[in-house]
Amino acid sequence: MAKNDDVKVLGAWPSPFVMRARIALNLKSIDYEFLEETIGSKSQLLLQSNPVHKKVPVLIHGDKPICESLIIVQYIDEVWTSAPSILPSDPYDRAIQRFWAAYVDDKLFASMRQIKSLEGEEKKAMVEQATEGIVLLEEAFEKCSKGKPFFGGDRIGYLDIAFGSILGWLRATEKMGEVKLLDEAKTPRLVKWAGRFCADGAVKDCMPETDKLIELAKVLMAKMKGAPPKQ
Ligand SMILES: N[C@@H](CCC(=O)N[C@@H](CS)C(=O)NCC(=O)O)C(=O)O
Repeated sequence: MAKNDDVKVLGAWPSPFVMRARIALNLKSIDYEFLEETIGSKSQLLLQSNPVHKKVPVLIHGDKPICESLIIVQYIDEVWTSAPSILPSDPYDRAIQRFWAAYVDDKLFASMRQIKSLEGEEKKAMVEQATEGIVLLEEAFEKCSKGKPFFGGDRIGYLDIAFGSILGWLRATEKMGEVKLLDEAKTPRLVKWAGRFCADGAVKDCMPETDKLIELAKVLMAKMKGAPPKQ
């Protein structure tokens, strides 16, 4: 591990957003302390460090908190420059990867996370929406990777982290909803890319097991059903 000053990640094991910070630190070989938040409550340190959104991840570098997963990945890339860069060096390539990373959060993840609580026609429509979104990413993969194994080329880069971090929940959604989102017929390149991403040394120890995510999802869904309606 590289020598560095004090680095902490406030996080939670099931969070795809937290994974992004952890993968970026792993890629840069930066040692860090992982401070696990308890699901359903927020520590004083989290409230102090991210008073605006009160969400994980927060990267604490020395005494400076940095919030929002994609901003954290960019910060890590800019601070620890001795390891290969996470974002592409070309400004246009960087812009394209940022565009698709925002798409993953705003469109794809947003529709995917609804699937497990829907049924019938609503579920079918949402699965179609998510699948179409993934097909667009298959096309983006072809352009960004230029025939190499990752969106970032020979190694994991910014868009690999942004999209790859939701693979745990994607698999949990597929299994719970008995649906196929990453499909060999429609998105063959991404199916192979997902295998490579999850097997990478920077990823495999922080990618949650599908069955553990399903267990958690069931508990959270049961809690939501029993919860009194929001005022
Ligand atoms: N846009 C944020 C999203 C972070 C986020 O939604 N974190 C969730 C965990 S997956 C959280 O802290 N939720 C607690 C809450 O909403 O109160 C990012 O990219 O960091």
